[in-house]
Amino acid sequence: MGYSHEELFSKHLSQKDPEVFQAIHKEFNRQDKHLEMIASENYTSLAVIEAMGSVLTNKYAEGLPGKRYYGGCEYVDVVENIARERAKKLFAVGDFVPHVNVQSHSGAQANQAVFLALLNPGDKILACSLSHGGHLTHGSPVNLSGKWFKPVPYEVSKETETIDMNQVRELALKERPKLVIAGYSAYSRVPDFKAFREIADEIGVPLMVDMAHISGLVAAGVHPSPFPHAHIVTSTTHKTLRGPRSGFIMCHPDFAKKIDSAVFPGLQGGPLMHVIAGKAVMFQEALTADFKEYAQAVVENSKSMSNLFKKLDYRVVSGGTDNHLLVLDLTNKSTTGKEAETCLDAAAINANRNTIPFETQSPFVTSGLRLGTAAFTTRGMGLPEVEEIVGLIDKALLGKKDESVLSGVRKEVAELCSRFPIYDWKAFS
Ligand code: DSN
Repeated sequence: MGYSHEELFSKHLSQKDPEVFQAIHKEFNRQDKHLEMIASENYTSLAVIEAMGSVLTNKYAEGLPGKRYYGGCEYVDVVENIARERAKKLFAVGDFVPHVNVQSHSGAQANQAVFLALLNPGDKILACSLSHGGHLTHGSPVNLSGKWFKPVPYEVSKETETIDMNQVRELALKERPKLVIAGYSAYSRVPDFKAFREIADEIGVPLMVDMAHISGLVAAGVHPSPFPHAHIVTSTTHKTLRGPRSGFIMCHPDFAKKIDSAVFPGLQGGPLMHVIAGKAVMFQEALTADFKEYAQAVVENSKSMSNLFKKLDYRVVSGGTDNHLLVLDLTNKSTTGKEAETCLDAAAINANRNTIPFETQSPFVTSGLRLGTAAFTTRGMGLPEVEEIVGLIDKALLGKKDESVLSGVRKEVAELCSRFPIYDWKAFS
C-alpha cells in the first residue's frame, strides 16, 4: 500500500498546528482536483519538496561558498556549489559557460539585483510594455523598477503581434537607455535574442534577458538559448523549470563580481539554503532525458491547444505559439478575461485574465485569457487530453451563466484529474 499526502506530511504539523495543517492539506486537494492552466505554475517533485523542508532552513550563510561570514558552512557550501555547477552544465552553450549566482529569493529580486549592479536611479530601461506581454518588474509604474528608473516601453507590431524590432532599435537610438531587456510573461513567440544584442551593442549597453517563463524549455533545448547573446540572464525556478519557488542569475564572467555583490550584500541578507538545495535537485532533474521529453510535450500540447481553439473560432494572439503558453482574445466571444477567469474557476479550471496588445478594456477586466500547458503536462496529460481540455473550456465559456453547465464541467475536470494524480504516492511505499 502507498502512502498518502496525509501520512507523508502530517506527522508533526497536524499534531502541533492543525489549523495550518488543514489549510495545507486542503490546498493539496485543490491542486490535485483542479486543472492548472496558469502559465507560470507547475508541480515540483517530492525530492525538491523534501530538500526545501530540510534543516538547511536553520543555517545562516551570508557570502559565497568558501567565503562566508558565518562558521559551520561546510555542508551548505557543498549544496550551493552543486547547484551552481549543475546550472552551468545545463545552460552552457558550446564553449560558453555562464557565471551563476543561485541566491536570488525570486525572479523579481534577481531583476532588482541586475538593476542595482548596472543602473543608477533615474536611468532609462528599454523593455516590453506590460500590456504587450512584458513583466511588472521591467518598468511598470506601480513597481520599484518603474518608480526608480525611467521605463522606455517597446511594443509588438499591430499586424503580426510579435515584437517590433524596428521600434526597439528606433527607441534605443532615440532614448539611449542604460539597459535593454528582453523578457516576457505573456508572449508566445521566440524573441530574436541576436537582434536584441545587436541593438544593445549599437548603443553600447548590456542586454538582459529575463527567461523566467521559458527557462525549462531553454534547459531542454526546445527553445533557443538567450546565451551567448545576453550579457545577463535572470530567471525564476518554478515555472517551466519545475523547481522550488525562487530565482537565479547567470552572466558573462566579466559581470560576475558586480552581480554577486549586488545580490549580497547589495540587496539580500542570508540566502535561503533549503531553497538552494531545492534548486540543486531541480537542476539535476532538468539535466535528464525525461525532462527533455517533458519540455517537448509541453510545447506540443501548447501548439495543439492553439490549433484546436482556432478551429473553434477563437482568436489566438499572434496566431499561435512556440512555447508553453498562448493568449486568447475573447472579443469575438462576447466575454472578457475577467468573466472567463471567473467562470473557469467555477468549473475547477485555473487560468488568468490577461491584457492583449492594444487592449481596449481596463487591466482589471481585460479582453484576454492566458493559458499554459506546463503544469498539466507534468501530470502526464498529452494530446488526447488537450482535446478534452479545449472542449471543456469552450463548454464552460459558452455556458458561463448556467450553473448546471459549469458544475457538469467541474465533474468532468475532476474525473480527468483523477486519471492523472499530481504525485505518485506509491513510489514511497
Ligand atoms: N506573475 C508571474 C506570471 O504569472 O507570469 C510572473 O512573475
